[in-house]
Amino acid sequence: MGEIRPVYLEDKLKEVEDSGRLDYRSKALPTWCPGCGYFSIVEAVATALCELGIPNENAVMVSGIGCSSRFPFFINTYGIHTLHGRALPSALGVKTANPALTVVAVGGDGDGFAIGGGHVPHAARRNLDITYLLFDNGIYGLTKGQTSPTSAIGFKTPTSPYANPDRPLNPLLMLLSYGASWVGQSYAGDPEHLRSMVRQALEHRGFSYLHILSPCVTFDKTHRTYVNLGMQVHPLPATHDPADKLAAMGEAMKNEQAPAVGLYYREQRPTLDDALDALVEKAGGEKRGLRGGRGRKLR
Ligand SMILES: Cc1ncc(C[n+]2csc(CCOP(=O)(O)OP(=O)(O)O)c2C)c(N)n1
Ligand code: SF4
Ligand SMILES: [Mg+2]
Repeated sequence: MGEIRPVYLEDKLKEVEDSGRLDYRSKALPTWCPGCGYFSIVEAVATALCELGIPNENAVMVSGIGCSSRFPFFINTYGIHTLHGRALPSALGVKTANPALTVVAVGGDGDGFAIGGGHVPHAARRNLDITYLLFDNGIYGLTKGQTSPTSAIGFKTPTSPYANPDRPLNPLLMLLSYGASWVGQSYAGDPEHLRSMVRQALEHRGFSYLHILSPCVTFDKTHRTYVNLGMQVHPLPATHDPADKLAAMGEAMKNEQAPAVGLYYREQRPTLDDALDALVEKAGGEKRGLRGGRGRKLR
């Protein structure tokens, strides 16, 4: 067994300060319940933006409504807190107006797959060059615990005391069939894995969808808890090939029993920006603004 060393708070604080990632945290402290999985998502995004050297002013966080959608307040970049379910069309507008920006849409399972569910297939199939971080706690947290499209059958919540009768959606399988060019899954209880997956999602050119399993510690005491997820979550098989879409779909189907984290699928293909540029060129127009690309510094 290796030597156990003490960790001193001053050393840890210095390490965090020296890393530069605090520059990506806003002065507003998160208002989430203590223990909510969303805290680790803020840290993962701030760290990934810092590691990629994306200037604060070149990144935009776009959210809908929900506990998860408060996210833009806590990251030191531009941000828009839009309407319930409307993060993706708003993100599309931002990215299309200025393709050089790093645009990140964030929101919950209710925001993304209930009221906003109609927008997801189109952002994916058009390969809109943004990252979509879906915070899946399997519940409507903000409105105090209604079941959501990803709640398990039989789940009792404060507002569903007779248990949820509905089958949950399988978001990974949906995103793969919608044509997302990057599909991955991570867990808020594994900050290192989450940071790495957020970074990879940001680096991808095209629509990157990261499904993040995250406990709602206040309204879910029985299902998506740290104890349960800690036992269920496991890595994708080492032999999984992210270029193989059918294999990715097979792995996504197994998720209904036990969630596997990692990169399910990745492909490179032209983005919506490419299609719009080609269209403008064909019509004899001028090319749209800067094309710095995502994850790169603008000069
Ligand atoms: C048009 C509209 N309908 C309903 C609501 C009420 N509402 C606010 S957040 C929310 C669900 C949030 O759930 P989720 O997206 O999973 O986010 P979480 O709070 O769990 O992070 C609902 C139904 C609203 N704000 N606007
Ligand atoms: S209600 Fe649930 S999702 Fe919302 S902040 Fe609290 S723990 Fe997080
Ligand atoms: Mg939710």
